[in-house]
Amino acid sequence: MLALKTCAPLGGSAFNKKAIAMRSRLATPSWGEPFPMKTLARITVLTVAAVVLGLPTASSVHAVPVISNGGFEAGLTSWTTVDQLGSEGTFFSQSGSLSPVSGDPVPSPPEGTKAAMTDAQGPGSHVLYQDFVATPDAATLSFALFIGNRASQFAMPASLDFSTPTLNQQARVDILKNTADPFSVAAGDVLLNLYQTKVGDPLISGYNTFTTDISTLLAAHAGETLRLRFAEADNIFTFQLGVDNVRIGPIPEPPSTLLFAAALALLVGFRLWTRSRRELA
Ligand SMILES: [Ca+2]
Repeated sequence: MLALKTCAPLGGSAFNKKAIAMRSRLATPSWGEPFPMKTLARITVLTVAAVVLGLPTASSVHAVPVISNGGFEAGLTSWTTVDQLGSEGTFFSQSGSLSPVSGDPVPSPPEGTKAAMTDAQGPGSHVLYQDFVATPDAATLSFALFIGNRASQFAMPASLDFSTPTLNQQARVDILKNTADPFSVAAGDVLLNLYQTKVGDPLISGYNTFTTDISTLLAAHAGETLRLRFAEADNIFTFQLGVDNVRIGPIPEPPSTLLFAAALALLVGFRLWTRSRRELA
């Protein structure tokens, strides 16, 4: 430590008194050369100011698309339900720990007291959707799903049509063009698949949350109205699809401005430090 090495015992010669006086002007950091107190204060003030100035930009967020009543606490308000012609059942507002029609045991809604859930006493295909306007922002879309497949298997033809001999026992979540048929799974209509049941999945699950970064999709379709669709088809046996806590949330911007401010403060501090060394020399 230079500051300690240059210090002589108290009460020494004029040279020692000068060294003591010099020491009183110096702070002694735990590394390297000492900083004069005045310079340290300047660096501290500049750093704090730069960081404070950088924070509003670093933590700023933009208005992302809004999903209304994403927790279904207002029932199915703001959502549209469509059932394929001839279907039994539909999407219901559900609360408690029993399914709306069959009375099968189901997990309670994970958010608030209500969820949306399909149930039926016969086969059918059911859609629940909400349109939103895409904005060019960094965002994630998340939702909680309950799968209650009371059959012994999943079956995933590339169709949501239950009224065919082909076995169909599946659920999926997509973002569609808002001009598409509500039951379409055509590649030209499905902009992004967010979830789909798979062979081998647990037949009955608790609520699981799925989160997808939709920033690229939003940027590519900024200004367009898109459709978030939850769909379930069953022609083997009862299938409950529970949905809750649907939301689009912002992704914080990288703190580039904060890093720039900190770098600027360090640069200014370094210049002040080198100037002070020249003055002391
Ligand atoms: Ca809820």
